[in-house]
Parts: sequence; structure tokens; C-alpha cells
Amino acid sequence: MVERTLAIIKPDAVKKRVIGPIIQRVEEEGFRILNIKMVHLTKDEAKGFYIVHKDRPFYPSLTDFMSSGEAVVLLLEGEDAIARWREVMGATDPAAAKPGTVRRLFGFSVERNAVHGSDASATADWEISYFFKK
Ligand code: DAT
Ligand code: MG
Repeated sequence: MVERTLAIIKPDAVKKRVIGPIIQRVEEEGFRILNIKMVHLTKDEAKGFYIVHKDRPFYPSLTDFMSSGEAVVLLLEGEDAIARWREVMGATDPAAAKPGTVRRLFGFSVERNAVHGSDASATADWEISYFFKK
């Protein structure tokens, strides 16, 4: 099924100057980029985006990190885009991610893991509307 998903190139990857290789990978993997923008989230915007994790111990640190610099937000479309982008990203912890995945290549730690991807159809719709108004 053709789906849409939200990807984010996180502030660690932007600081490392790997926006280019990550976007190249997105295109090589066959995703269409329907929309793209650079953002610098406020702390409140980062908290809103990660509201599902509000009771987790890493929430304060995660939202500090996500609001620490520029990020690039992408609206992707493709066949099974949600699961496929998560496969290309790799596991949350870059050290545990498969060789060749974006997180393994460019992630630094479980928190600073280079990229985001929606995890299900309903969350994809919600996350897309968080950044891209119709
Ligand atoms: P994912 O980004 O793979 O969907 P998630 O939804 O469980 O992972 O968590 C969202 C983000 O929160 C994740 O990309 C990085 C951070 N995070 C998750 N688990 C963490 C942990 N144990 N320590 C620090 N940060 C964590
Ligand atoms: Mg998640």
C-alpha cells in the first residue's frame, strides 16, 4: 500500500553535516519527498511532538536535544513507507542497528540517533499534521 510517513533529520545529524547523504539515501531507497523544511523546534514544540513519551525518564533530555538546533522535516511517500523507512533507519540504539542503516552509519547514541520515523499509520497522520498544514 502506498503510504506517507514523517521523517526527521535530527539536530545531531544536521550538526555533523550529513543532511546530504541522508536525503540521498531517502531517494535511493525509492521514497518520494512530498515536502521538506528546516525547523528549529522550541522546547514546547519538541515536548508536543514527543508527548507519547512524557512519562519516560528520557523525556526532558530528549526534548532538550530536539530543540537544541536545526532539524530537517520530510514528508515521504512510498510503498509501505512507514515500515520501510523504519527499516532503513535501523534500531533506536545505533549500536544495535544493523550495519548500513542510517542510525548505524550516522547515529551517536540512543538519544542522538540521527533520524526519526513514524511508527504506525495513525501516528504518521498525526506527526505529518504536526509539521505540515493542509
Ligand atoms: P524510535 O525513535 O526508534 O521510534 P522511541 O519512539 O522508542 O524510538 O523513542 C523516541 C526517541 O526517544 C528515540 O528516537 C530516542 C529517544 N529514546 C528512546 N529510548 C531512549 C532511552 N532509553 N534513552 C534515551 N533516549 C531514548
Ligand atoms: Mg518512536
